[in-house]
Amino acid sequence: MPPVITAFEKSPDRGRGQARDMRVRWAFEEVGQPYEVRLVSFADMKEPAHRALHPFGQIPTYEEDGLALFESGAIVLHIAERHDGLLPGDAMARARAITWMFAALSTLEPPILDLTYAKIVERAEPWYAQRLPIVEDRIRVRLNELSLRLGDAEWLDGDFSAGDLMMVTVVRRLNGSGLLEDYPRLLAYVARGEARPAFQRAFDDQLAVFTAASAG
Ligand code: GTB
Repeated sequence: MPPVITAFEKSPDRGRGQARDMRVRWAFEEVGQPYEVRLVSFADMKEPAHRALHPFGQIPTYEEDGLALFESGAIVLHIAERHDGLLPGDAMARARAITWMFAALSTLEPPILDLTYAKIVERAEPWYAQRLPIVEDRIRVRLNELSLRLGDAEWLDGDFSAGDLMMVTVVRRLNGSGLLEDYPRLLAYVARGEARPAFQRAFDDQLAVFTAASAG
């Protein structure tokens, strides 16, 4: 039986590949591992059956042979460790690639999430216009640092790795925000990730879910 992941029955991002099943789908596609997707509604996610898999009532989850995982970072790392293609064989290079995964999730993603929440939840607050530039500036600090480190390299540390996969999925959350345009190297980095055939397959699959849900 192939691994089974969960994803939104109807993603609020309208199939733009911003929900966190996208990074898991992409990892599967990079390593050539077939997988199945169980679609869940917002209500399903809060039911005890789903919470048994995911204590926070979210997607994605991962199930295979009695193993149940949650947290997209843990799932991608599990896939990367079980298959060739996403982590270097050399132990030190492998540790550095995993470091980039953590950097994406714990240094880049939090300020980017702050911006998402500000725009969705705080827009009507009287202090929104004052807070927005503060939140955006925190992101710019990290984008600038990331861009400096990347320099003219194609990927963050040698060949494409799970570190790049995670970083691209995090940074591309800023697509359409106008923030990335000040960092041409990061724009090109995200575009390189999105141009990978494995990304395209994953993207098309999640878009097909949204398209079918919208038609139904
Ligand atoms: N840290 C966890 C992980 O990395 O797996 C976070 C999981 C998470 O936030 N899951 C979200 C979820 O299940 C979906 S991805 N939310 C439902 C809930 O909490 O009730 C987050 C997401 C949702 C929508 C968009 N979008 O519309 O652009 C982007 C990202």
